[in-house]
Amino acid sequence: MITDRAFADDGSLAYPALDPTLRGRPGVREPCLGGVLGDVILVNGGPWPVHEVDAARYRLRVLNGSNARHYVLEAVGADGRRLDLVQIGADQGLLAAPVTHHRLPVAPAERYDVVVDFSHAEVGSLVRVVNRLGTGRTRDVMAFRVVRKARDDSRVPRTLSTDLPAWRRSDAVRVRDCAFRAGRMRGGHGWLIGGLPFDPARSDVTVDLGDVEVWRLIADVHHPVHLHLVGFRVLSRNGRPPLAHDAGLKDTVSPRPGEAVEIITRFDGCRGRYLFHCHNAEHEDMGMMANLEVV
Ligand SMILES: [Cu+2]
Repeated sequence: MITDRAFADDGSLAYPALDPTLRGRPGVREPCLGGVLGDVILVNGGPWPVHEVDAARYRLRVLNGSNARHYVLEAVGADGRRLDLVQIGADQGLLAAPVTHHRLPVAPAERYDVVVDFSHAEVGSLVRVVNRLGTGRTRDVMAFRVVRKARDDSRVPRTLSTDLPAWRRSDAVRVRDCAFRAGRMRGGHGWLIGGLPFDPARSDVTVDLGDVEVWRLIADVHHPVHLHLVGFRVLSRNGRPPLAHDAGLKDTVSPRPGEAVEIITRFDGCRGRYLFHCHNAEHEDMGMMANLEVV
């Protein structure tokens, strides 16, 4: 899990809450309205760790647990060359087939399973994992030190899964627009879905159990949109085919600024009330959640 944290001079955690007791008014102060970015990158709770590996393939499970920070991950060897990030899984399980990335975008709450082959790295060398979107020290995420040669008879199968749901647009009973945009909440800055801040007592969307729907997620800035209850497939981005990292069964997708992302899913499972929300923790705190009622 990759996170980032900000620390005050005395070493305590720094968080620019409007209400320091975190019990009253939600939200954060300027200039953090877009989300709180830390200046220390942590992986599994440790700052910039170095992990020892054999010169072999490793399966890495990546979760972006940051409040608001987006990553575009690269693995760079000592010779400056990038190692392939072979994606085998998305938020909700294996892909149908592996997808090779040189750079992997990871929005808050997204999960990726990737295989990295360290067998071509020299023993003793470092493979650095960097964030292309970071600057200064936040560009570094972690590193792997290749410590020994190893026999490796593993391989990545060409077919990983044959039972991914393949909902078609023609299966959908409706297309629903959901706009994720800045606005006003309680007289201050807010982040809204469909023009409204979250109200726990209100049902924003009602769907019939078993229905397939297409949702158009429309964003002003990056919003990692997360649905509870269901996994979905990404159908399009601004009318164009999905990106390489949109493959598989997902429950979080991040429309880019000004983008409309279409997703498709079947609302099955159990009737009841579920949340969908932006997974930028500060956006969520400042109103960007909504209730989905499955009836
Ligand atoms: Cu957001």
